[in-house]
Amino acid sequence: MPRLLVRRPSPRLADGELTHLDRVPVDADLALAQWRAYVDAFRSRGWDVVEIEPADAQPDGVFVEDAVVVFGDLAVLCRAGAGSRRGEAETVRAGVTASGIETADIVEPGTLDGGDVLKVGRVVYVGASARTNADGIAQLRALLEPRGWEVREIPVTKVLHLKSGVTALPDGTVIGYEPLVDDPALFPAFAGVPEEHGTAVVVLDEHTVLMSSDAPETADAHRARGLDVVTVDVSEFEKLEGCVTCLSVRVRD
Ligand code: CIR
Repeated sequence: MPRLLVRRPSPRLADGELTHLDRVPVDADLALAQWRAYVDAFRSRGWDVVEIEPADAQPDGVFVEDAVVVFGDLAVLCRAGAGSRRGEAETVRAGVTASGIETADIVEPGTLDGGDVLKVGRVVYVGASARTNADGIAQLRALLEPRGWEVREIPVTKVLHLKSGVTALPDGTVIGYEPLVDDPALFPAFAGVPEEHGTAVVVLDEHTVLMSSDAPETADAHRARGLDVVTVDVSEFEKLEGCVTCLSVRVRD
């Protein structure tokens, strides 16, 4: 069964970084309940969910996807683009090494947020965003190309991270809400979705995706393609520019 790393939300979640959204009240108790339901969606399918050490002093620590990206048996520990988030990677490292995976680090002056990395087959799309810089992308390329991955840089100016704008369905089709995608033509197979919160899916298996409950038309479109759709309410995380992908990292297939 796949293994997933998660970290419970900090009571300080409401103080997390914001770039494109205005700050609105966040209900920390509701966030915790939503996070538990999210985790249960995986556990109830038999996934091995590993909780990494809480980082309650770090408001954005729940968004573990940004701290590490896994490529087979290599985990790349990121160097966050936001200074406030630099402390998150060390505790994530402990969770990754406990899974017996080799690690490599993105180092200064490089920055890389895992939310900017989208894998589709052996192609790795990396967002050149406000969080991920050219040096971080070059370091990632140097790590991955000898291992048989192809790294393609994608401009990201309209949303926080590449994966705030696009993710991929099980068949490799890249989906996104077009007003927030810089250039859909950069993806060989692209399909638009009708709602902003419909852009993020986590692939549970080749027939099933997990997505936000705040995109019902998109869920129907996925069902019309023959997919099973599991929805979770992640409203409190969406207020902080988070989504279903950001709340976990798959470390083993
Ligand atoms: C941040 O700005 O860093 C957090 N408030 C949200 C991070 C969301 N992560 C992601 O899209 N991968």
